[in-house]
Amino acid sequence: MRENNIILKSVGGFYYVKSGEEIIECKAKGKFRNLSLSPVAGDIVDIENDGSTPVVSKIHERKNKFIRPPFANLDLMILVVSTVEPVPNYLVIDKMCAIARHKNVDVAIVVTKSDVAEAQQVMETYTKAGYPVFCTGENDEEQLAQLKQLMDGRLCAFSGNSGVGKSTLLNKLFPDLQLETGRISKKLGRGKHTTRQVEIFDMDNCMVADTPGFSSVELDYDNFISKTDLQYAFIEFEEYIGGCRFNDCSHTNEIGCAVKAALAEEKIAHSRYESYCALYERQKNIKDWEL
Ligand SMILES: Nc1nc2c(ncn2[C@@H]2O[C@H](COP(=O)(O)OP(=O)(O)O)[C@@H](O)[C@H]2O)c(=O)[nH]1
Ligand SMILES: [Mg+2]
Ligand SMILES: [Zn+2]
Repeated sequence: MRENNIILKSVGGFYYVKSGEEIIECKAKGKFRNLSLSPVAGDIVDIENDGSTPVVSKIHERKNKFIRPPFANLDLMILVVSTVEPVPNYLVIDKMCAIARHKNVDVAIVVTKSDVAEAQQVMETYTKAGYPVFCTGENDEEQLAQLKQLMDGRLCAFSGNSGVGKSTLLNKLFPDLQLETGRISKKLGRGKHTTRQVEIFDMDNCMVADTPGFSSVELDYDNFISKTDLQYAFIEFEEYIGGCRFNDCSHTNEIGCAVKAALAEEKIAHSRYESYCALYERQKNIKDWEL
């Protein structure tokens, strides 16, 4: 279990910090106020208790940081994909995998609704890429136990389009949650441009971040990956990159490309390669001054 103080959420200038078994309501020290350094959910912090209100006095170095939604120190991103309703959007999944890699976050894939349609193709695609893949539907107790083991002691976030079965999966993992399923969550009383806050739930030794809007994170702006870094964000490309004829091979149209050779030998899944090319094409056209 974590021994550090971790910010679970921030509301109206207060930070709720888990310290051992306690939750401490804190303010932030004045020095943070004008800096982009202000504390976010997931931050590991020091607390000072010099007056009536405890204050966050120091933010420990972050493993990573997301700006929209704002949180830090994510260990594991669990990408939830359903076989049907909706069918997998490979480009979105691969984009999230790339962002995770770039931000030093591990990825696990959970394929839901295997009781309704064949899950094999999507499972094979990501197993081949090297990700841990789990499958849920009927008789999935063993798979859920293994997933929970992977989550143990880490800060995790779930991502996936509406309807893929995130709430259903969370209820299966943590029955006490009793989340509502089968409904599209309404943005009650929220302005269109209000950023919802992240809240971290502490459950059975796992920290699970509720990260609104985390299913449609973009590669530009907050999560920019340059066209030359993109190849490293596709984890299964790595062993081939050095084998290309040209040092600066983009793996799109060059001769002597080891990545394309691996693709031809089916060592790399076609959908993964297509996502890489589509994202490369996009990143190529983003100029520095646009960022
Ligand atoms: N048959 C089947 N239906 C599922 C499964 N997982 C989720 N569902 C259904 O899919 C719908 C959307 O699930 P929900 O958990 O609300 O998705 P969310 O929007 O990602 O939170 C609900 O009607 C669920 O009952 C599954 O593994 N098998
Ligand atoms: Mg839901
Ligand atoms: Zn190449």
